[in-house]
Amino acid sequence: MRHDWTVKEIAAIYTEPLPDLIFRAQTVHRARHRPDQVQGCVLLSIKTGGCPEDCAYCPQSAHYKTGVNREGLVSVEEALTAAKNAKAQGATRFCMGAAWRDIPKGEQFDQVLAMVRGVRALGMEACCTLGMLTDEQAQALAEAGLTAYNHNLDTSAEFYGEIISTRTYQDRLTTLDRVRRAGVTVCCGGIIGMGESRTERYRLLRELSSLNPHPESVPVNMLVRVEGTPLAHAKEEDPLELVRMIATARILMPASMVRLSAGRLSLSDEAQALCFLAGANSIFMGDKLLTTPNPEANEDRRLFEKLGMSLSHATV
Ligand code: SAM
Ligand code: DTB
Ligand code: SF4
Repeated sequence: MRHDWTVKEIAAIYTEPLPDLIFRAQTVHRARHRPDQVQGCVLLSIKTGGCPEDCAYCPQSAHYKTGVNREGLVSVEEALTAAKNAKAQGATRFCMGAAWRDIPKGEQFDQVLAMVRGVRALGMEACCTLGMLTDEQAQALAEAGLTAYNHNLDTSAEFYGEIISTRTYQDRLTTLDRVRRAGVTVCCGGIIGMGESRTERYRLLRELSSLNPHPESVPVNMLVRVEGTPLAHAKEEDPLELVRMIATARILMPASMVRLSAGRLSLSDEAQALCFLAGANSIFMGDKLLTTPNPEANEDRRLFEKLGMSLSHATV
């Protein structure tokens, strides 16, 4: 396991002829993962919209008019009903996202802890993405049994300022460190298609692969362009760039779960197949991500059948 990949090395991998890149990624992938199985995860937005941050990609930022309705924290019961449905669909991981800058103290946090305990009691992995947190909150989440905390670096440190002005890259790294020290696994990745150059992507990959240990989970998102956000009219990303990004992440971080995350709705079956060949071994299932649409369950069943692939079984 290497944590010292250089931008030059990463660039050389990312730009290899596609057949060589895929072969290399497959070789790394097969040494540690089943090539015919992907983990199904389901997302639930437990607190929606009105976020004080100004992330240029995000439909939930209060800075933009996107038509996302603000909703307060859902009840524990509502969250657990969604988790049970997710389990029945074959998901083994349930991810709860809140449009918070940081986790509020008090009753709302206690409610989230109850959700985490409830999801774990169903025998599923529980993941939360709730913004910044304190050491005490990280510890409480760990004690509730939280499997993973999602907190993305999103892009390179250099490009970050073009996308978000209300917090720093260092804030992100500090949160990741708190999660790690509390003993919760780290889910950390990024987004392509925000107008960044390939070099910015190499730098993001260097940042992710320099974390020691590597994030156990690396979501690779393709920007979902939402009307009202500053990136609504960003240039459409070439799916082959997503394939290269996934393959490179797989090669740099061999043991991690690489998650083909937002953006699947704009990918053909063939493009998704290439993502799996490149080493992606997880998807979000269900017709909604947090606020934007995602392929329907029967679409994914049809895809897996065509590809001769299946969902992996519970590991917890
Ligand atoms: N507020 C918390 C935070 O920012 O860490 C958690 C929720 S936030 C919505 C989780 C992640 O979703 C972001 O870090 C970003 O990577 C991803 N995301 C948000 N909007 C997106 C979009 N339009 N397209 C792709 N990914 C998006
Ligand atoms: C991640 O990297 N992607 C997921 C999950 N982590 C929380 C979220 C994608 C959100 C896409 C925009 C939306 O649906 O609001
Ligand atoms: Fe808020 Fe997270 Fe969206 Fe940024 S990405 S605006 S922090 S919900």
